[in-house]
Amino acid sequence: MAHTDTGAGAQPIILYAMPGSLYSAKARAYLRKQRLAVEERVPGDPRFEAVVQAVGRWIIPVAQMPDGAMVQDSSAIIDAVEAAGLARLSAYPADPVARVLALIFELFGGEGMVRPAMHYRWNFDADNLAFIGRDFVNGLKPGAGPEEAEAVFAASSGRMRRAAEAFGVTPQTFAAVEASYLKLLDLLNAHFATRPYLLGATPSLGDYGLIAPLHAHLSRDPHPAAIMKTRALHVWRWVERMTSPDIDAGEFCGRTEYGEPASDTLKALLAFVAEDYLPELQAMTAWIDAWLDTQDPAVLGAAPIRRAIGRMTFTWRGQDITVGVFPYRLYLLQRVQDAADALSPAEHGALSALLSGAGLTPLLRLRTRRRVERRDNAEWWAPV
Ligand SMILES: N[C@@H](CCC(=O)N[C@@H](CS)C(=O)NCC(=O)O)C(=O)O
Repeated sequence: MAHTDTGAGAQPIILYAMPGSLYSAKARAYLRKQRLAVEERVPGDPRFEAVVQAVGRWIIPVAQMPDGAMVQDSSAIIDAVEAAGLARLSAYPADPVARVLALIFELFGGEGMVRPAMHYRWNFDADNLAFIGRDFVNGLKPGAGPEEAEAVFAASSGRMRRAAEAFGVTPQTFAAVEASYLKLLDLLNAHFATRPYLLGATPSLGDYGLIAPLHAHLSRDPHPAAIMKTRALHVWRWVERMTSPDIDAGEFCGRTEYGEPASDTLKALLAFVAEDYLPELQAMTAWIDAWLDTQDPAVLGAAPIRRAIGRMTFTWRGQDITVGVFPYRLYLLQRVQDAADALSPAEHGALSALLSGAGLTPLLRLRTRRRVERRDNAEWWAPV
């Protein structure tokens, strides 16, 4: 087993990431908490070209591990560090029920919160654009002159505005996205007033999932940053805490015990996940099953899964919304279900009580006829 050595001469983990990138924040927060030697590089660094070759596509975050292995995917980066024995503070709670909760919030944070993240970044140009524009260029083409910078930002922001639309952020949904986010922000604020991290004294996968949208977009872009600072001080403090290598919880005066992870404020967050995200997961698993029926199984298994395999329409907060279908979400959902399936009967009973109280029981039943697996830094359909 490798050991943690952050001293001089230690081979750093090289993290290819950008300050403004959603999934970069998840990997970065985790790596910082491990107090590992990390060297962050932007994708505009000429050394990123070899990474794109190795990974097979342009995507961040990518971690180049001390042994040279390239790991793409924020979740896979966390797992690679844990598997190498380099974790100082494991992202996986020791308590098996808490572990399932952590995985639920990993899924919800990284995938269920992309609508507010994209809306508050791309639909408030007067406040955001100067900041995001230079921030993107610093990552994509550091040192670019004004003309080149404009072209680089035009291309990348065009892609991202289209991505926002693929997540269902359209003028018809703006009001619902805002109402949903403000409600969530209030629930998170109430929760983080009582404890430093989602499940108590230390961060877990749940925190790392949530920091993805709540760092680069919702706390850092000027417009949503002002909303968070004026409305949700405790969430703002949690974001600061999540970007620090320390526990950074002075206001909790050294307390380490927070009782059951299932406090009332956490139950309210679970109920929010049920209200806000469960309908999309239900529609997604049904859509994928119907789609799998129309595909040749042998062909499906022969190549990595495309990021989005189609578009589906479902009812979200009382209105029809059309979004891409992303099998990666199924992969994260399977992680929740696998952890739940591994529980003892007593533990399962405790989890079921929590989930049914929140209206979230169906989450454990939403399965498709073919699973998604990850290998070679990509998603694949599991063999039939
Ligand atoms: N599941 C991946 C998603 C990574 C991802 O989507 N990264 C974005 C930036 S935050 C990206 O590189 N997109 C490529 C592009 O838009 O061309 C992870 O968790 O690392």
